[in-house]
Amino acid sequence: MRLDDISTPGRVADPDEGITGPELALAARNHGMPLEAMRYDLTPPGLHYLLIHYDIPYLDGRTWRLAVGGSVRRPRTLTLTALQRLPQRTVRVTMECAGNGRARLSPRPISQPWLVEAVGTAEWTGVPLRYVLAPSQVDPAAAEVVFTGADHGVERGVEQDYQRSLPLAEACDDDVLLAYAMNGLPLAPQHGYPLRLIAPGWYGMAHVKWLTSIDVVTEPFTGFQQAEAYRLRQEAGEPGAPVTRIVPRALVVPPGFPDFMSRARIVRPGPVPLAGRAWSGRSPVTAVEVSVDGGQSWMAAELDPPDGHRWAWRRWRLEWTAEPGSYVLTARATDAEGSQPTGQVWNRGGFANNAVQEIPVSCLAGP
Ligand SMILES: Nc1nc2c(c(=O)[nH]1)N[C@H]1C(S)=C(S)[C@@H](COP(=O)(O)O)O[C@H]1N2
Ligand SMILES: [Mo]
Repeated sequence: MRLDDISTPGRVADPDEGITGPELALAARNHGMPLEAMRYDLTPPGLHYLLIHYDIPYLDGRTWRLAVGGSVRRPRTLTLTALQRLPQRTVRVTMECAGNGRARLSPRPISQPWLVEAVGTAEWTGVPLRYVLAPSQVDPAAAEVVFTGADHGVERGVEQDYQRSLPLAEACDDDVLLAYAMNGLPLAPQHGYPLRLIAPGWYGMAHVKWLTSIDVVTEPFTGFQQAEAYRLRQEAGEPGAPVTRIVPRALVVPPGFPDFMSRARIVRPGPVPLAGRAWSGRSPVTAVEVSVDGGQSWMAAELDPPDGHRWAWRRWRLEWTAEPGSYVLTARATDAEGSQPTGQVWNRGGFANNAVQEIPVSCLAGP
């Protein structure tokens, strides 16, 4: 038997195919952030979304080591204590999975079936990567830095360690961290203990967890997660453009109260405070607009100042006076490059789908 006999190929769901068993299994392991948690600037413990391709590796910070090598003059091995003695920096980052919005696409690419909740905000503490690279003396011909995690699996028949690269110039940004703490505590196992990469502004797949080695390379990295998985494609065989930075998105804290099964929202007539968060990894969000008629007319929301946290979501608010009836609530964010689309922009992997959220709301008088 070969690995590709047991490893599931990528595919797109048939027109009326519901969520499959393997998608349910993935969704039960990799949970989203309940949208009401957008009320907090920092996502409370356990509510940050999770995405783990294979298994959470079992690592002991006392015996764990980080290898720094590849095209460097001085390859080195560092302990966690040695990394913690280097200059420390804390950055507040909104992280979002590139697959966020995938399950809303039609046809649905079969993979982790995110609706819109694959997001969270944390304060990450660690050492800027450049302080770890500099003493190793990077080859002047270096192009990228490859990050390898301790987790191992098989994906579409390709057995691999989870690996991703960043261009060297991006990797040397002061805000790119080798992080050992999340919200002031050692990383939890599911978030990458003992050390993970934080690449602010990039979709989640770039933030490699459970780091074991960092390798400087002189040619663009062609590993599976770089050249195969995270590409924007219409057809299976084409090379596709790489998935990189987070495109803008605004989400609404669900107003009123929900119906248990449908999660449809119910509000009372009168003033309904609407609020939510907006972010973009390309350039700062410049505006948020809200619609209660499914995007036919838009109202400008009030956007909180950036507060020095370039990489974190920003709160927006708008007071809506609701009258009895049915509504479709939506919000859209704009950055320097444009606004969220109303309809889907489809690709085979289901990446970067930032089509505006649609929340059915019923305004009903009290019992
Ligand atoms: N080693 C390793 N790093 C990884 C992953 C993984 O499966 N293995 N998943 C990536 C993806 S796709 C995302 S979206 C983020 C999720 O980070 P979180 O689980 O801490 O929210 O981790 C990234 N880093
Ligand atoms: Mo992801």
